[in-house]
Amino acid sequence: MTVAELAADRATRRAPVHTRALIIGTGFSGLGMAIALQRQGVDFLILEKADEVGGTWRDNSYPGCACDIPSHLYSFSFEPKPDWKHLFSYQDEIWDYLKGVTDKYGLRRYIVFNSLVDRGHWDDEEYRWHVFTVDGREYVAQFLISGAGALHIPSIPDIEGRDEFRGAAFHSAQWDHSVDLTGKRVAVIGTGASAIQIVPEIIDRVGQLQLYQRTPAWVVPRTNEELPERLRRALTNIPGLALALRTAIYWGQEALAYGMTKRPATLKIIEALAKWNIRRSVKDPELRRKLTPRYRIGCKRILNSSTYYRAVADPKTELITDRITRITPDGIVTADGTERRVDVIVFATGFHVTDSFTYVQIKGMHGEDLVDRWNREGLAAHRGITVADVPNLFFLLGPNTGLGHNSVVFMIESQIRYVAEAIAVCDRLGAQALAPTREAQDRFNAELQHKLARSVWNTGGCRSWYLDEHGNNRVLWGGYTWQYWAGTRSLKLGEYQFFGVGTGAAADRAALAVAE
Ligand code: N01
Repeated sequence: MTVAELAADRATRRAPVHTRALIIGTGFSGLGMAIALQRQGVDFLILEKADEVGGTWRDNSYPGCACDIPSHLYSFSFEPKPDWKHLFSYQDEIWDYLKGVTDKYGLRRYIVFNSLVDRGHWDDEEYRWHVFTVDGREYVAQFLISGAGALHIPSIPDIEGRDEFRGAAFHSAQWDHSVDLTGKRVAVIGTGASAIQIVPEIIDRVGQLQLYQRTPAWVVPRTNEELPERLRRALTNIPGLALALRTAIYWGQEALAYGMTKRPATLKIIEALAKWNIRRSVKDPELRRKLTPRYRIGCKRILNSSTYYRAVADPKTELITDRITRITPDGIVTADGTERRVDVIVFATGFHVTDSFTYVQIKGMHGEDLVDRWNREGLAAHRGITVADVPNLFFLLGPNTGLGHNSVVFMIESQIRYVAEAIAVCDRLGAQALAPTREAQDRFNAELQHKLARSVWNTGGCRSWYLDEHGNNRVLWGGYTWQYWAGTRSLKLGEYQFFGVGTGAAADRAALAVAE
């Protein structure tokens, strides 16, 4: 029996399972964290809601699903894969990569599959987290690390009549592969990152495509031919070449941060490229007008495709910009009263992001409900990772650590290092727990929000899911990623409170370390 099987067995018998660190999720975050803890000799278990690893790269299997950041960068620095087939890898190859990493590091034995976390509370006396899955199993751990991310709870708009629709209807992240789209009238709702990959992929197959657009996206050209065999061999065999490519991609992406965070007006150059992308594929001036955004590029994620506009201009496609008012058993009704009959509806309508934290109940010190606090004060964490008065809880890709311009795997690796160090610091100081001080957390977030105030996300004239209901950006990092790396390179003891250090030498050591 593996560690995970033993744990599952024990939990099923309603006996709490004890471990030192409990990780939630097996995407890039959870797997990377597990590898770091393995290296550090910290016992851990991973709770995974599904029956396989992979996170977003397992869930999103829609046609054309690919990463819009080059894979030579969008992969673990410690597990390079020089022979990626494409620059912008498709979902199956990234998913295979994650499964390969899981097996290489023998992580499956620590993963309890089909375990959706429902709630967790911190016990002030025991200095332990008690975490419960929806099926009632209990896990007890000193450290709780969420690698759940914020893009995993599909958002399906609550349109009147949605449940009465007689045809197939599904979300882009829950693609129903049993539905054959050949010759069908297909409606795609939404024109974000997922939709612009789906539309060109299905256009040849469908009989008719209705594309419901609420806000047009900026889409820059990109080709993604298979990389030549010779280049892939060179990247594999020539020492340093793959690393040089990774570094070049990193700095190329990083350059975008200047415009996005400091001088949004400079992004106009990229707007020109995106407008050219529309012009070269769309001849109809009215259609061009509908497709051209009226906000600064970068305000929403900059998308890349050289085939999207061609598919929109295809005679089989109708771009519909009237608001959807109702779904009937056979079709979709828009505000102008038109009902269009449809066989299949694809909701490419994104995810619950700024409210994703409300799906798990977390109670910190003295039973304080973190969801209530965040609902009251807004989503915030110290360096996007730890939370004041909530000891030993760590978020990977937590508040304000998503990116609009570079690889999130880079952010995840910075965070993993930080969490591993936090655990090592507790051990070194003989402390049971740590949490950032309110002061440190508030200072960090005040500076961050100050920076974000002039970013393209706050000033670009769009309404995006980066902003909460008060218009505060709670999702993205507001600077260069190397600045985040520098800020998380080592845990600053003065920013933390330690708990359970006891008395005598250990307590003195902790007090001294913090004071220093
Ligand atoms: O979701 P989105 P996504 N009626 O939220 C529209 C990552 N990702 O799944 O813009 C009508 O971007 C909504 O309209 P509007 C990436 O981080 C990465 O496409 O809100 N329309 C929008 O057009 C990305 O940002 C890759 O006005 C409605 C669309 O649905 C994130 O996932 C690939 C509506 C939702 O777009 C999410 O992308 C794919 C309604 N009621 C995704 N509600 C990579 O390549 C929403 N919409 C790495």
